[in-house]
Amino acid sequence: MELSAFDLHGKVALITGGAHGIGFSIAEGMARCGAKVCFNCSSQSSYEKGVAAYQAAGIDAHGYIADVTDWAAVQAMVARIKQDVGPVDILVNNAGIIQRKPMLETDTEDFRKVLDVHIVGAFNCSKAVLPDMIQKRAGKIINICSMMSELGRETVSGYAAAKGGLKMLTKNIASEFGGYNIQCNGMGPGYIATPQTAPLRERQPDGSRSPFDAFIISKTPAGRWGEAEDMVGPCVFLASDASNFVNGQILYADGGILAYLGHQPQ
Ligand code: NAP
Ligand code: GCO
Repeated sequence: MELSAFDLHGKVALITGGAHGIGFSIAEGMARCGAKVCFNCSSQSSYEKGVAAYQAAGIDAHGYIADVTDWAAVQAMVARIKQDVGPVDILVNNAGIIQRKPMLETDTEDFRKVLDVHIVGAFNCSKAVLPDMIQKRAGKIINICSMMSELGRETVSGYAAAKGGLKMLTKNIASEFGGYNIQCNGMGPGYIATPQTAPLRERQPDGSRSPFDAFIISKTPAGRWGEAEDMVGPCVFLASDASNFVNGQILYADGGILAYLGHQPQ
């Protein structure tokens, strides 16, 4: 194998929710490896911030506003990308939301909304790009999963249901389209320092870590929160020819959390 197996030149990558956070870092990393990057977001203000962030990073990215839960909007976005830069070769289903509330206080509609963004959103975007991938007999779909694809915890019933479902959608897409040389894999971040997890990392009035923050550090063999940048290598691998025989897997980039039982009592 050559180093060029990781090269993404000539590929068009669409990263949903790519204006900031983990999606932005993945897109930036793919651009550095040669891909033409398109990012999606849900609002004009996010679009503007995204455009400025890519410009500041020296990346010529194309931005598109579309709600991933809206099939017509997703279809229109993918058609525009095809016109602007060409058919999508790499899709990263990264758009996501979280609501942290005890299950008994969670409204059915709020629960449904979380499932909608993670599962219906990934279904819509995948369905929209698959016909061109089938025609090319090549394509990569990466679904951004989570620790909650494997584990539960108090207050994230909708999110855990959604990320568990996304893991199975990953395996189903791999099964249904593997014969066309399309690989669909998941990348599961551990606990990553982004705005999504900022409430979990808020400092105590005396400046010390909150109990949850300290719990995550102690549960992570690496002994730290992950950075969005830590997510790039695994995604570039899954987007590149280096992973052409890897299909339906979830690659966890979690600093070791899922391997670890936890600190032994002293
Ligand atoms: P983030 O900063 O909140 O980013 C989420 C992105 O999703 C935003 O860019 C948002 O777009 C977009 N989005 C939400 N709903 C959308 C919709 N209906 N249509 C289009 N875009 C939509 O969060 P993050 O921490 O970077 O997380 C990115 C992904 O990684 C999520 O799937 C999350 O569940 C997953 N993840 C995060 C962690 C972590 O520790 N941070 C761990 C595991 C997995 P706007 O910019 O328009 O709001
Ligand atoms: C939580 C966190 C998680 C992370 C992540 C873990 O409330 O427990 O937000 O859900 O965001 O998905 O991998």
